[in-house]
Amino acid sequence: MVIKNAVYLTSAASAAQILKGETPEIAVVGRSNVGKSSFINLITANNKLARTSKEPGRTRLINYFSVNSGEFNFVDLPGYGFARVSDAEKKKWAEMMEAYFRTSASLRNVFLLLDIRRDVSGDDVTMINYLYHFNIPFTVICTKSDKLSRSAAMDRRRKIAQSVKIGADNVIVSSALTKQGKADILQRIDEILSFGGEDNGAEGGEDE
Ligand SMILES: Nc1nc2c(ncn2[C@@H]2O[C@H](COP(=O)(O)OP(=O)(O)O)[C@@H](O)[C@H]2O)c(=O)[nH]1
Ligand SMILES: [Mg+2]
Repeated sequence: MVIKNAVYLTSAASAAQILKGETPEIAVVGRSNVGKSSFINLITANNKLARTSKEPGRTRLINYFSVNSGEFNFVDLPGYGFARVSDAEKKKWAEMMEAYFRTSASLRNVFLLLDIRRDVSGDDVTMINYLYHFNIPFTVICTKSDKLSRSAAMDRRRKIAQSVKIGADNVIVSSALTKQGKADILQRIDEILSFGGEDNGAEGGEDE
């Protein structure tokens, strides 16, 4: 996969605004501040495409980015696990996510981002259970590998893989700073798009 161009397409603020077109989608999920926007910028080689923030929890919308003039859309989903949100906001978030997973027929894969330094949280596990529930294939990507030495990063990768019950080889280690993992992720996108839409459930989690 060579990314030739990537542009902001649109945002959905409510279930009714979720796109229902035929362009394949790859969605990015993870807790607030895990590096979702930075990840999209890394892969699309556009530092200004998805807004990144030092202040967690600011992305409340579903943001769509069109890659290679309609080849696929990157979908930046609202983050979870932000402490200072009201129950009403949490409920709204859950409704949006459910609406997205239930109605996005063109969704091909979810990139689940996990901070390589942190243990897998209850919210992460809830997200993984969601994905299994909706039969959505996903790819686990550990972010911010530049924060650790190479050997510490490999240790953390093994631990995280164990917690989410997939093989360590299926966990991609990445850094928006050093660009580690970028080539693997581009290759993964190629694989995902070449599956086509023929059987959207079979690759779930890529386990073992
Ligand atoms: N060192 C390092 N910092 C990162 C990396 N990815 C994101 N960040 C930082 O983490 C913070 C949150 O990133 P952002 O992309 O906005 O996270 P989001 O809330 O998941 O979209 C920002 O300060 C980023 O600069 C990375 O790979 N390495
Ligand atoms: Mg963001």
